[in-house]
Amino acid sequence: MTLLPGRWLKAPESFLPEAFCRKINTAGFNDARRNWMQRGFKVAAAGLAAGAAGSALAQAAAAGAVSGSTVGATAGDPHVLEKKAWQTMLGQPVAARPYGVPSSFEENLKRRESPGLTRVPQASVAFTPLQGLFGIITPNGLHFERHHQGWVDVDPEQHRFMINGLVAAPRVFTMSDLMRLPSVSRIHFIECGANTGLEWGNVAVPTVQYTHGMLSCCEFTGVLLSTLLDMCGADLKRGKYVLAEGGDGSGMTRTIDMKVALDDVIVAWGMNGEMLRPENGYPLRLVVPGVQGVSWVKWLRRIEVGDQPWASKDEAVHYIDLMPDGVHRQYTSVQEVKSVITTPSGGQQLLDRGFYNVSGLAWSGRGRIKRVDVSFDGGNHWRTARMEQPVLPKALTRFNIDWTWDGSPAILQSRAVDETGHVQPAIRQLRAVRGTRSIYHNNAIQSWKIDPNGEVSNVQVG
Ligand SMILES: Nc1nc2c(c(=O)[nH]1)N[C@H]1C(S)=C(S)[C@@H](COP(=O)(O)O)O[C@H]1N2
Ligand SMILES: [Mo]
Repeated sequence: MTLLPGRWLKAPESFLPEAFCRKINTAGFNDARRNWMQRGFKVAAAGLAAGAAGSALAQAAAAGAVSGSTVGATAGDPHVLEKKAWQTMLGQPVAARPYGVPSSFEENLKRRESPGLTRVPQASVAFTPLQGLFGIITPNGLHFERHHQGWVDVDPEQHRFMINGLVAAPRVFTMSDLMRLPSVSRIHFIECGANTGLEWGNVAVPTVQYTHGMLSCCEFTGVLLSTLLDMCGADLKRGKYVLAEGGDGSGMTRTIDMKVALDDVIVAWGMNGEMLRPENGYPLRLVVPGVQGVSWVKWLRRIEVGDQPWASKDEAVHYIDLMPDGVHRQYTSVQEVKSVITTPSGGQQLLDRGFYNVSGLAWSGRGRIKRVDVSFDGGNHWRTARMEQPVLPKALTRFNIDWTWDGSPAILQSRAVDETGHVQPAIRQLRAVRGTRSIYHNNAIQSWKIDPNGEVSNVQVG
């Protein structure tokens, strides 16, 4: 096993290691939460005595680290003994917040832009803070954002959605027309094709928010595109493709194969139980399960049925894969099997040796996740992680695995396998086929190095 030293982007507006580490250590994982982690998991060194029986968790508990702890709360702890201000006062009135917001102690959990990645703030990306989320659902306010020309707040009363092209009866729908049709609600991930893109060039992006944060997973509600195509009498003999067009100023248009369009594509207005947020396409967006984010056209205004791919600017100039021999691959749309450990991850620090619940996410654009293996020694040995329910097709799957850190250097990796048998590749396997000049579709195994002082950083293991 060789360690490839990660290098930082040199441009002044790009990632600055100290600044980022400091910022992320406080911002990505705030001090209150770190203390809470410390109290929860700190293990008395004595508890690590060799030969202790039972699981890692049982051993940690026997050492007094998990229950009946003498570590977090010590005798005379004022937080136990003293009455708190909030126990002695009248709380806030019920209607103080007609629309709820997170606790003031959680203000560091937020979307972040990557300095230097994009030239103008409108054509930019804000990444989801994966390091601070639990389970598989992304809260609406933390869904990643990727706009080619900024977001718009479209008046739903004025919004119109057209289906035309090779159809018997072209139609224009209002939002009211759409919302009285039979609807479905399904949980799916969305991942930008450029997610993890900087790693192609061996750029050690500091945190999981920036390496993998163009990834979110929500319950979407809407009408199946197949229902609408049926209503309009789509010509399925000649109509092999559909074109989806967005209503913002970016002229976003994407070709989608008719097989995909008729399968599970949703014309959606709902996201996690409420209307879409403006940033995510309010009032209407396309949900194209398993396919890269760019095809999930926002502020959706038109679907055209046609007999050939359109080769629009967003599929002829952008979102193409440059192969080592100079060939550009077009229409590489499926997001292949991938996973990442989110806790612990880059920019965090393990505060003491002892028991940790190592947690992460796995997903595949081809269906369900079948298995996730985790290595703690850079890929020499693997253990199978627990997959939490639900395990849904084309959705994030949460995995967890017990780990007792003995204080020595470690390299954590996760490797997912999907139900079609696809296995997540090592970065060197991917580079052997795809070279290093790609931007899109990097689904390589992610490695996090743990230093003896507990600091976690991004490394590439070749
Ligand atoms: N109309 C329109 N649709 C769009 C875009 C856009 O800029 N305009 N960006 C695309 C890209 S590249 C991605 S990755 C996803 C991002 O969706 P999100 O902002 O809801 O995360 O939307 C896609 N749909
Ligand atoms: Mo994207």
